[in-house]
Amino acid sequence: MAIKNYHTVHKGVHVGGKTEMTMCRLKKKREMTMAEFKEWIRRFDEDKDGRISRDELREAIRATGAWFPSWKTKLGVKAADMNRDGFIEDNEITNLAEFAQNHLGIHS
Ligand SMILES: [Ca+2]
Ligand SMILES: [Ca+2]
Repeated sequence: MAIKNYHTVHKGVHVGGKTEMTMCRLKKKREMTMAEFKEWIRRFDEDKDGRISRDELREAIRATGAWFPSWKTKLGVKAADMNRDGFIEDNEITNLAEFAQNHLGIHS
């Protein structure tokens, strides 16, 4: 019998009872809500200070592969970091998500 390819499925994690896929295996058109984006980006908050540093964002991007080119990282941080402290705070994640939506085709 045929064995199904689970290479995307096993990357899925359960969040609030529903399966949320990680971005890294999604090669086709992505559909990610704002809430999912926030949830996802927070996983890369390594020092758990509630803010996403440029390094943490870079790690997030590295994890996803090609969907978020590195030059857009810089642009994204610049666009989202309203108070110019170099970190993406909770309220600024919305800006980052909006940036991602406008520039990267992520749908809310
Ligand atoms: Ca952090
Ligand atoms: Ca900031």
